[in-house]
Amino acid sequence: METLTLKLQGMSCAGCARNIERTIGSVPGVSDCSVNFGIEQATVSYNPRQTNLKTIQKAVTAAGYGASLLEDEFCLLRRKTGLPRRNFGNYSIKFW
Ligand SMILES: [Cu+2]
Repeated sequence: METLTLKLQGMSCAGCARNIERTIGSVPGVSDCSVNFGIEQATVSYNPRQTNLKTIQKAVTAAGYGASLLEDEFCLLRRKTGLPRRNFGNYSIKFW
């Protein structure tokens, strides 16, 4: 079982969060999903032999929202600011 954290886009209320939670939760191979509306993140536990990030992202997109791997945003921001990774440890929660 693997866990990934997604940064979500397009949520406007707590109902959206529940919607995404249900959407991701219904993807075959996903065993658990919890969406945090406040920080716009989804934590997904899944079986990598049954599904993958692309499939999960597609499901979110089909539901009318956006999802990107949080790790990607870290890399992007790091490239933009040139800061080494360790300096981001405490920022992540405030930014996202
Ligand atoms: Cu909503």
